[in-house]
Amino acid sequence: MTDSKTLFAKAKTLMPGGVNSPVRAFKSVGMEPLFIKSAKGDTITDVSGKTYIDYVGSWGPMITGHADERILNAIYEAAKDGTSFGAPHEREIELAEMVINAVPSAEMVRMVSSGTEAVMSALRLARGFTGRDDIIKFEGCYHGHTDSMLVKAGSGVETLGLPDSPGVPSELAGHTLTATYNDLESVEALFNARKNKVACVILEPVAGNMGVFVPADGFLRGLRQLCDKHGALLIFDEVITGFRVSYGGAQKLYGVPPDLTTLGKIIGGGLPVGCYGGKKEIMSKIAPEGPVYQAGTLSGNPLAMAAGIAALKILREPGVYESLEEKSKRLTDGIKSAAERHGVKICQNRVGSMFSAFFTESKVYDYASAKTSDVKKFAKFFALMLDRGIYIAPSQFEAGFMSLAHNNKDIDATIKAVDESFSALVG
Ligand code: HOZ
Repeated sequence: MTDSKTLFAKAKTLMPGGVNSPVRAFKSVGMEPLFIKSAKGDTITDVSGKTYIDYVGSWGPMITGHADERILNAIYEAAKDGTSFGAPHEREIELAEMVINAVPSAEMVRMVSSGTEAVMSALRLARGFTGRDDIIKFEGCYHGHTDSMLVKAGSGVETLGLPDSPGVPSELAGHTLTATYNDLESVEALFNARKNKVACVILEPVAGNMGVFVPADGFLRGLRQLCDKHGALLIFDEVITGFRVSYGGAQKLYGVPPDLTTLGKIIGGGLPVGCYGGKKEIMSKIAPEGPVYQAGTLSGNPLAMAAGIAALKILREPGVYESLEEKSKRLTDGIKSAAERHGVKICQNRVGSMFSAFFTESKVYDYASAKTSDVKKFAKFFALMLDRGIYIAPSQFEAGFMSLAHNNKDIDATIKAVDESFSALVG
């Protein structure tokens, strides 16, 4: 039998850092990654046969749990009809309709293959529609690895301490302006400094790539008003929050409609899908209806559409979000009690089934407050949890996710592991 160490040694000779995406390399926690053999329900099993309760959930998509039979069957049935056509087919219409019916501001959508692609396309559309070049983003928000977004980004960029990536032309980066999350004045100041130049404001309506932080009362509505005042589009990047914090995403939860929305992760049911959508007036500028170009051979892939449709059918069943809320609260309440028992200072943020615990005494509501976290303590905690069979994201600056497959027994086992880990941390 092989093991993760052997596979990682080989992988490093074949792929940069031995991985196909940076954070999963476990570098920031000073460890080597687990190689996964299989995943089922709320667990994943590594190549050595050790099973873990999983709160990464493939970084968000696996809200129904791993290898859900209903999704597997949908993929299998679709595959029998062919795995890719590069031509229109009926399942694209079905998923598009489900998304449009669920997401309040989406009147029309375009399917792509990843969240990064969705964001890249939405930004091009915003620039094409407004005839302006500047973009306002927020420090610590991560929107995938498209050039314009690799400025003061969260997720792996922050985890690895690479605030601005080489390879992004400075002329392009110069069009990305960064504001402070939950600080409307910082946004207004940028609008005033670049009068009639800002095409759009893009943000994660609940930040999930710097750990989780929550929009303060009035923040999203204030952004809506500022965008309207200055003729810019408001883009919600709901790649994580879409179908996660409610069936209609964060815009439904907070009652603030953006002009454009990007989606990914959950709408692919675990297969690679991205999507962007918004008002017809804006979306009709996309080729072939309009002049803004965007295309993709695997866009609307039949297997991915089938998986997405199956996932959304599960999520629209009654009681789903209530159950996710209940289980997530049980977990975070348990973590809170354990922290109090052992005198470990943490700040927990949670919206529905996305959550994080920062090792800090401060409240965390933006990039600077998230950065007060003790990342060394987090790394120790991560190793202690892994040892106890609990798989959480290998970075202080990522979110945890609850799925429908988690049960109270596993949640209580997780709380016990947290309790023991906190005890070891302070002991
Ligand atoms: N950057 C993503 C998490 N926010 C994915 C990380 C990975 O798959 O390694």
